[in-house]
Amino acid sequence: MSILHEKLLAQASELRAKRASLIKEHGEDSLGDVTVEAVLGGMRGVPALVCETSSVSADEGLRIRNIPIMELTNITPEETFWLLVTGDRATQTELTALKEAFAKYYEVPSYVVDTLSAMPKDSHPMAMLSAGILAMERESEFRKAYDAGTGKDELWKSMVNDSVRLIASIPGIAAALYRIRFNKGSVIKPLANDNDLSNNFAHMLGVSDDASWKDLVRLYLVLHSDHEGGNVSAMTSYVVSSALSDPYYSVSAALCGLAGPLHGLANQECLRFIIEVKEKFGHVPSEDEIRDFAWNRLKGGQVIPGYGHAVLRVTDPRFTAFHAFAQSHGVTDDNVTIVQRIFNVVPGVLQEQGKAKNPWPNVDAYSGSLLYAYGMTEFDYYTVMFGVSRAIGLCSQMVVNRMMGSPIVRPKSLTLAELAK
Ligand code: NMX
Ligand code: MLT
Repeated sequence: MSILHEKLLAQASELRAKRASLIKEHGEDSLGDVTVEAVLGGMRGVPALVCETSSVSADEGLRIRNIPIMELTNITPEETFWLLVTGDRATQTELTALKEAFAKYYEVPSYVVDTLSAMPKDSHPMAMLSAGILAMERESEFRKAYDAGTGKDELWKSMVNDSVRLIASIPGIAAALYRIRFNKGSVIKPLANDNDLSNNFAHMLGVSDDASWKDLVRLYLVLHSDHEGGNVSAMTSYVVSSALSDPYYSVSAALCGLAGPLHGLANQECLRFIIEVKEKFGHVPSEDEIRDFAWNRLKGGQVIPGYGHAVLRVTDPRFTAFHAFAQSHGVTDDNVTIVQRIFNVVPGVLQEQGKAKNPWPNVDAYSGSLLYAYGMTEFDYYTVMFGVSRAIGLCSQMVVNRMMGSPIVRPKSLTLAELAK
């Protein structure tokens, strides 16, 4: 049993007991009415899920285990995973053990590279990432444990093993597909003398050897890791995993949701917006030019990518964290200037239009301009970076839910006629 299993062992029975006692003592209590508007409006605001790993409030944004994300901008992805899944900051011994466990899986199995190489050259990078994870399903210890008759209360243990392997493998899959899809040359092997996850990811991408690029990859993986349980990707993995499908199935499915332009693909769309506005005017556009461009887009029925949010009603702290990175690392190119000008203009435009409940930027409004500045210019790859990070939170949520003994998800649907009645 690993040091992580030992740490989680006591928590599993506690979580199951808490769940059972809440059902026993408060099972009939109401959390509020479910309105017709909520049923027809994407279940917005309906408190229908439990998520222990993180929370998101309208006025502050993301907290991981109740710590504001702005206080976590210096940690590593390994520390993030430990905090998400256990609720505690990792000790040095725990971190060393986790890094050793991850390092065994940095090198991608050759059959995954073959799968990615066999995909048509115009496949979207997110389809490749999801397919790469799905190809690895044969490695699932969770499925093997289930097939061997392991009881439901014990399955979380093999889910921990799958999660460690999946989180450690996804950077290599993402890096391999970057190199294959964008003709960057051969797939790069992990570092021989460094078992740090984000250093290895930065290295295997082969974009830059710059220390600040490595720091950006680290920050990127921390900031996108989790955003409570109700977003499309987290909820997808929650639903799939509730059928006792293993983490490879659940994460692969979640990545398909992340690939939508209203969710994770917005980071790609933001860079496209920046490039389009620059090309249209032939120079770094002024705020007035951006305002006109934004209005034309809205009049054409398109959204402004990177703005608005289903929960947030302030600027996303993850946007602020990327802005702080740009300032402290002296990233001041044209795209970053345009991001700033969009920020000066678009909230006013959205307020004037009066539709979006939140006119402020989310994480996707900044992230792509930084990747671009360090030489990763293929913006249809950006959501893959998001996916590598989000796998950390998806797996953490799945492990905690399995420890808790969460049942299969099965809400009730109504026809419109039933609703009208
Ligand atoms: N640009 C234009 N219109 C918008 C925007 C925006 N950025 N945000 C919301 N609206 C519209 C929205 O389409 C809806 O219009 P309609 O009534 O015609 O359907 C109206 O405002 C009300 O929507 P809200 O209740 O404010 O937003 P909702 O909770 O439904 O959706 C998003 C949230 C994030 C999907 C929405 O704000 C959006 O489409 N933003 C742009 C895409 C984006 O940045 N997505 C990334 C989210 C973060 N992530 O990484 O996943
Ligand atoms: C996320 O990080 O998942 C996004 O901000 C979307 C959300 O929370 O709904």
